[in-house]
Formats: sequence, C-alpha cells, structure tokens
Amino acid sequence: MTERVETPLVRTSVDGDVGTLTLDNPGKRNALSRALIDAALAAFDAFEVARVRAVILRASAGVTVWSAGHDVAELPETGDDPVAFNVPLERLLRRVQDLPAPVIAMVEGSVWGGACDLCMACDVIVGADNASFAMTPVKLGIPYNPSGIQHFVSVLGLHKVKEMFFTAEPVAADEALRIGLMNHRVPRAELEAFTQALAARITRNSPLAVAAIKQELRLLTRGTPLAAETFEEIQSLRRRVWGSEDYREGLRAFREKRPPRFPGR
Ligand code: YXS
Repeated sequence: MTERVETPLVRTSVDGDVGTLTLDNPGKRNALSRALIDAALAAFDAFEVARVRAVILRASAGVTVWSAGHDVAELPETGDDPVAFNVPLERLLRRVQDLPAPVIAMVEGSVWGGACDLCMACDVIVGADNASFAMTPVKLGIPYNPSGIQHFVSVLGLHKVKEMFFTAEPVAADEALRIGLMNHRVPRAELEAFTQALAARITRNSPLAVAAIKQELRLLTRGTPLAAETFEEIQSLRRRVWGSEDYREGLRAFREKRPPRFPGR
C-alpha cells in the first residue's frame, strides 16, 4: 500500500520498504530554499519512523533541471559563512548521510552547486542520459566548506575535484559515469524502473547490516582527523573570502542576471 504526502515543495511516498522524496518546485528549478529543505527533513524523519529500507531522492519526471542548488536569495550578505555548519543545506546533507537507509539519488537534468553536493552525500547516484553535475561556488565568490569538499574527494580523484570546483562547468553523464560520480547511466525512459529495481534489491538485505555498513563508511570517509590548528587555518582563509568584494559581486551579478566581474579582493 502506497502512502503519499503532498506539500507545496516536495512530494513523498512510502511503497513497501522504499520511501521516495520528489523535489517539486519547478518554478524555482527546485532551488534548495529553507522551506524546501525543512519539508525534505520532515520527509526523512517520516521515512525513519516508517523504517523504510531504501530512499529514492528525485525530481519530477521530465525535468531539465534536477535542482539549481542553494537558493541564492537566501545566501547571507557578506560577513557570514554561506555554508556554515548549521545552515539548512548542511543539515540536509548530514541527514542524508546519517539516515540508516541508503539514499539513491535518481537524477535527470542538470544539478548545480549545493544540489551537486547533495547528490555526492547520497549513497548511490543513478543518472539519465541528460544528467549533468556542476559545482559552482567560484561563480559566486564562495569559499566552499571542508566537509563539502570532502564529499567530492572521498569519491573522485583530486585532479577531477579541482577541475569541477575551479571551472564550475557541468560534468555530463558519460564523464560522470566514467569518473565514478554516477553508479549507473540509464536511458531516461528506463530511469525510474531501473532505480526502483535497485532500491528493491537493497531492501531484501538485512537493514541492520546495511545501516551499520553505511555508518561505518560514513565514519571511515569523514576525512583524516584535522589538527585543531589546521582547522583554524582553514577557517581563517575562508573568512577572508566570504567577507570579500568577490562574494558581494557574485551575489549582485546573480541578482542582476549578468556575468560577475570579480575584482579579486
Ligand atoms: O526570475 P524568476 O523568479 O523566474 O526565478 C528564476 C530564477 O531566479 C530561479 N532560480 C533560482 N532561485 C534561487 N536560487 C537558485 N539557485 C536559482 N536558480 C534558478 O528559478 C527561476 C528560473 O530560472 P531560469 O530562468 O534561470 O531557468 P533556466 O531553466 O533558464 O536555467 C536553469 C539554470 C539552473 C541553468 C539557471 O537557473 C541557473 O544557472 N541557476 C543558478 C545555478 C547555480 O549557480 N546554482 C548555485 C547556487 S549557490 C550554491 O548552490 C552553493 C552555495 S555553491 O555556490 O557554493 O555551490
């Protein structure tokens, strides 16, 4: 029996042991606003109560944009860390990683910025032919945070991580599959059936063992323990950037729908 819940920004359903969360704000290209993230967090809580054994995170069928990333209108003006530990996006990324059930990102269309990090925080990524992934902080003058960078370093080679972050250019499905960003590349017409079959295969295994191994992998891939001084050094170099004219210009350019002209100060 499928239980469905519709809210203005996300749709959820639980069908047997599989929960599905559908991003559903096409007018804003599923931008990850505080409201959408709060709805998603509530859905993950409901999935945990329902003891689902796998979760599919998707957008509505046929989208050309899976998610445009963090809601830029909600990024702080200069002076605050845009991707601080306790902002909604970071709470969502940790919720995905700490949910006992594996989360499968089912991707069609383009994925941007914080949504790209959201996919990297998921356990498995299944993408359609038109899936692409772009990591965009440098387009806004944002010094991305260490935990987010770690999500990429844990999966991809360092040169590819640097190219993604330094160019902010989309990685298309073929390359995403080749470099291991995506687990499977599937024709769009088969995407839903393929992903549901994968989820079903996971749900047939011991949920306790699956959850334990997911948590072990989370702890093992958290990154080498940072010395306190190293963390402080990272924060001091990041603070200079999120307080910079570059960041202010990045936000202005986005609002004015024009290419940024970064002064480099
Ligand atoms: O003008 P209206 O009201 O119709 O709204 C437009 C866009 O303003 C809105 N929208 C967004 N609103 C808030 N935050 C966003 N990230 C965002 N993206 C889009 O959605 C309506 C339709 O947008 P439009 O006309 O551009 O759609 P399109 O189909 O022509 O183009 C789709 C995109 C995704 C290619 C385009 O919207 C785009 O380039 N969006 C920004 C992608 C991006 O750079 N995202 C990174 C956000 S910052 C972030 O995630 C992290 C903090 S970080 O930067 O560190 O990675």
